[in-house]
Order: sequence, then C-alpha cells, then structure tokens
Amino acid sequence: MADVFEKSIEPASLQMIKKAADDKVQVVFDRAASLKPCPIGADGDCCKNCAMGPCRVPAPKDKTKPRPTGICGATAATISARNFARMVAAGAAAHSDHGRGEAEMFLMAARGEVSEFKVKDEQKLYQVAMDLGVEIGDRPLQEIAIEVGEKAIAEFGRQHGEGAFAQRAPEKRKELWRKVGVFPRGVDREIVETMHRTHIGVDQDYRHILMQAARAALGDGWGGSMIATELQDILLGDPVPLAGEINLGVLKKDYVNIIVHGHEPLLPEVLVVQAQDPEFQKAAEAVGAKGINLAGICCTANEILMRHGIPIAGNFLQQELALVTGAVELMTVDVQCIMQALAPVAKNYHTLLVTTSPKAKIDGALHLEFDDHNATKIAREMIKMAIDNFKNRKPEHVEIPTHKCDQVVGFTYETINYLLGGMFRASYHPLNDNIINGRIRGVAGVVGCSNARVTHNKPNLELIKELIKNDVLVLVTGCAAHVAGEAGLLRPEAAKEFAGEGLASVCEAVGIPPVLHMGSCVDNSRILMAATAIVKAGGLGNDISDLPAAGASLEWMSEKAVSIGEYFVASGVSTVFGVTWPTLGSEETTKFLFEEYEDILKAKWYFEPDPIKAAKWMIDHIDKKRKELGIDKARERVLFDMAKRRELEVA
Ligand code: SF4
Ligand code: MSK
Repeated sequence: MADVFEKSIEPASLQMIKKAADDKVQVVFDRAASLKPCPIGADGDCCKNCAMGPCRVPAPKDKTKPRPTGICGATAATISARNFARMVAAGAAAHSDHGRGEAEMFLMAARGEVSEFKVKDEQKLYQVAMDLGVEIGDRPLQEIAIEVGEKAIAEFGRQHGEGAFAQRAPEKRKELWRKVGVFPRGVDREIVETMHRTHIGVDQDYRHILMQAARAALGDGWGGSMIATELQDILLGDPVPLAGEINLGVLKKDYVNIIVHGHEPLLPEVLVVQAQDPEFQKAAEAVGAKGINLAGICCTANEILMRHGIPIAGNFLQQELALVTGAVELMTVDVQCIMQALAPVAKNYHTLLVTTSPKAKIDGALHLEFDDHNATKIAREMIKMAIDNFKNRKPEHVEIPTHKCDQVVGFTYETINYLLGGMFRASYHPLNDNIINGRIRGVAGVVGCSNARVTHNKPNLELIKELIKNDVLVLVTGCAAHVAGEAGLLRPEAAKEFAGEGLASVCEAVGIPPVLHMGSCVDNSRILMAATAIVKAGGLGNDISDLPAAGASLEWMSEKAVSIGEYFVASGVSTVFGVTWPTLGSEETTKFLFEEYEDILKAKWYFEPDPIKAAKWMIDHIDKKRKELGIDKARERVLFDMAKRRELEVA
C-alpha cells in the first residue's frame, strides 16, 4: 500500500486507483510508474527543430570537456530558450484559440444567429465596449454587442500597436512593457513570431528569445485568455458566489451520470438547461434511474460550477478514475487536458465517450460535432444516449466513493469588489487596508494542473495550507482549485480551521473562505485584473510588482501552465513552479529567467518542488515587498515542526 499512497493523498482517488487495479484497468498512475521521463528532454537539452537532429546537448560529466552544441551550432542556452518559448507559444495558443471560439459564438449571438445564447451581463458588455473603444451613447444594445464581437475577434490578429485589453494594466507596468519591448500585439501575431524565431537559424540569442516568450505570454493573459473570460461572462453571466460540491462522491448510484470534461463552456451550458427538461426526467425514470446527474472534470467543470453550482467530480488526474466508478453513462469532452487513455478505460466499463469539438477527435470515441448552430440538438442527443446507456451499467462494476466536500465558489475580481466593499461602495480599499494593517500578509495565486510525476494533490495542498496559516489570502484556478475544494478549504469555516488569526478575522467578518476559487485556466486573467484593482485602489505601490503577492503552480504539467506562469512574471508577479523545470540544463537560460528577468520585468521565476520550501520562498518574497512598501510590521512566519507537517499530510 505504500506504493499506492505515493500516488495520491486524496482518499476517493486512492479507492478508485485500487479498484482500477482490481478491475485490471490501467490508469495514468500505472503508466507514470512504468514510463520514466527522459532526463535530457526534461532539462530542455534536446532539440528536434530540424531533421539534422534531434540533437542532445547535456553538459558532459567530465567538466574538462567542451559542451556539445547542436549540429547547426545552437548552444544549450539557445536550445533550452527555444524549447521554453515554444511551450509558452503552445500554451498561449490553447487558451487563445478557446478565446477565439468564444468570440465567434459571441458575435453570432449578438447578431441573433443562435437561439441558445444572448447577452446576460449588460454592465460587463458596456465595460468591455469602453475597453475596445466602442461608442455606447444611446445606441441599441445589439449594435454595441455586434461591434464588441467584431473588435474582440480583430484583437486576436492585431498586427501593430498595443493590445486593447492590455491597456487595463497599471500605467507603470505599461510603461515598462513599452520600454523593454514586450507590449503585446495580437496573440496570433505573437505566437507566429515565436514559432518563427525558434525555427532553425533564426533567433539565436537566448535572452532575445526569452523576451519574445514574455511578449507572447502577455498576449495570452492580457489578450486571448482575457477575451475568453470577459466574453463568457457577458454571454453566460458573471459568476457570483454560490455553493457546490466536489469529488468523486458527487456521482450518484441511482442516477444517469453524465460528465462534461475539457475547457469550453458553451455546449455544457446548454446541457445544463436541457438536462432539466421534465421529458428527460421521465425517460430516466423509465429506465429505472431516479434522474440525471451532471458533473464536471477539469475546467469545463469550473465554468459550469461557477455559474450553476454543477458539482465537480475531480481534477485532471481523476478523469479516468471517474469512469472506474463504473457509474458514468456518458462522458463528453471538448479540448485540452483530455487523456487519450479515456477511450480504452471507457471500453472496460459501459461508458460512452463522446468528442464534440471540430478540433479534437479521439480514436475509439464517438464524435458528435458541435457546430455553433446545433448546441440544443447535440445536447439532447447526448442526454438521450446516456439515458439509453443506463441499462448497460453492470451493477457488479459500480463502486462510487462516498468522499465529497462542500465548497463556495465564484469569486471573480468583481465579486471580491462587492464582497469587500459592499454593493453600493464596491471597492478594493477594504482589501488593501487589511493588507496594509497586516491582517492579510499578502496574496498568492495558486494555479495549474495535477501531475502524475508527483503525489496527486499533495504539493498544492501543503502549499496552500502553509500560505493561509501564514495569513496569505490564496486565489485558486484550474485543477489547483479542486485540490483546495477536495480538502475543504473552499468553505467559509476553513478560515477558522486553517487560516492564521489575521486572515481568519477578515474572512470571518466578510463570510468568505481563505482560499477563493476564481475559475478555469483562462480565468487566470481574473487574477491579473484583481492585482490591477489592488494597485489602483492605492496604498500598495504603483505596479503589480510592488504588491506583496506571488504565484505558484506546484503540480503543473501543461504548456498552458507555462504560459500562465510567464504572463504572471511578465505582469510583475514572481512565480514558483514545482515538479520539474524545463530549462535546468542551461545555466544561462535559467539564470535569465530566475534572476535577470527581475532586473528587466521586476519579477522572476523560481523552481522548488518542496511545498513548504516553496511557501517559504513566497512568504519571504511577500515580506520583502511589505518591507519595500514600508508596511512591514514585525511578524514571525509560523514554522511547522515534523509533527505538524505529518498532520498536514494526513488532513
Ligand atoms: Fe540540431 Fe540545430 Fe536542427 Fe536543433 S535546429 S535539431 S540543434 S541541427
Ligand atoms: S484543466 S491545464 S490540467 S489546470 Fe484547465 Fe487542469 Fe492544468 Fe488542464
């Protein structure tokens, strides 16, 4: 069992890992154990950018020997910088192509070409219209929405000048971006330029490449991702705090279980509405079920949780485990973070796996394409298929863990505004005041994935607990949010149970948890907006880099996480990653990201897989910023002895 406990600290997952083994079904944890990562590739020392390679250039063990270069002469620094920049470009592309899909649907909805969606949040529409330079005056809402849609789509391909949404950043940050040449244009242009510059024989100065990586990432955070978040909010409604549940225990034995997985919220939104049709309720009863139970995995889950309270079945590493319960009639997937292994796992049970995006098919899955005009038809077809499939469930295969936890979610930067300042004097001043008076020591964004190379949920959970214990307010998104949710940290009561005295007093006064769930991967743009709002509220410096704030992703795995980390850093938030670091093979590249970035961008990267040490780095950074701001009251970091650490691990 020692081996099993290394796979996850989360009891429902452990139960399903054991069941998978009993059922002779291979899951991600088994594959990770049998396939070790290539150490040369992991350190960024391998280039396959042309057919003279792949060229492997690790430092020779014998230090007297010269370090090899690629056949073209590319140095290890150039190779690792190119690899890093390409990770950023791929991550930015994923977020931004998602954003483009939202923008296209937004425009169709504005034109009245689809019946399922229309403007839900008028106030946000006007705000975004102003950001895009769309005249409001007394024009009809539809006309404004159409122009917003057209201009938002045009932002992706902006060839020159400065991205419109990046203008929201604090003035000082924008001046810095202009000075160092990283103010992003359209994200499409930045990604294409990154790919061009990292092609054989183009940009061969690692510093120059890494500055372009920063620009491409900013095009994502303050462009593609922000457009996705803003337009989704206008179309689907700005999330507000609401209660939900999380973990595999949200699946119901007597119900037809449907799981939505991936990242795009449009089709799942329609699924939520259609699943409530009494006709389907009757059909479910007719096959012996009590009803239909909808749940989510990964970021689609975050999207429909934040807006409808639909429960979350789990994060990235729990996607196969949900099927191992034997109780899922249908899983629908769109894009990003969907394991191909779902297809063979589904075949071991009765689950129907359905792909819906025109961009993503999986061999062995059924493809029902969502084409913007058929959302209702597709949603109804899938619900019907799930109901019909209930009869194929094998009761002897069904085992649903009982573990689940309550959570309160839906903390956008706007809701934080209202919660702290009140509906009529919404403002970030109370938050700033509490940071200045030291009740809140600082703010941390803990984001990103889960990764089978480290114990599932453990690094992020230990990090988050350590931060809140030390009065750091934690903002979470993506799969890191699920870690907090599954451990009960997204309940308001968690403030009293886990947070330091100062943070707990603020959370209890306002009635919020010490860890605030801000949404999906693209919603990291909400963290940028929250940081900007704190700067603009005053008293904590003039730039995001002045704030007592830090970022972290201790279980990252996707290229999107690298793009997020890079735009955090380029926006002024120093950020620590765990698991592995993709440039460790090159001292020059790593030094540039870990040290020289700070001189240029006023923030830097750091690598630390140990969560307690990572928390210390973040808290030290926060304290350094407090000192620079002159708000450093003497306060001791709460130190954990081994007994306390063990307590954390079993909690
Ligand atoms: Fe090797 Fe240079 Fe080709 Fe990369 S680009 S594979 S280093 S020859
Ligand atoms: S889903 S990118 S595993 S956070 Fe957004 Fe989770 Fe990471 Fe995918």
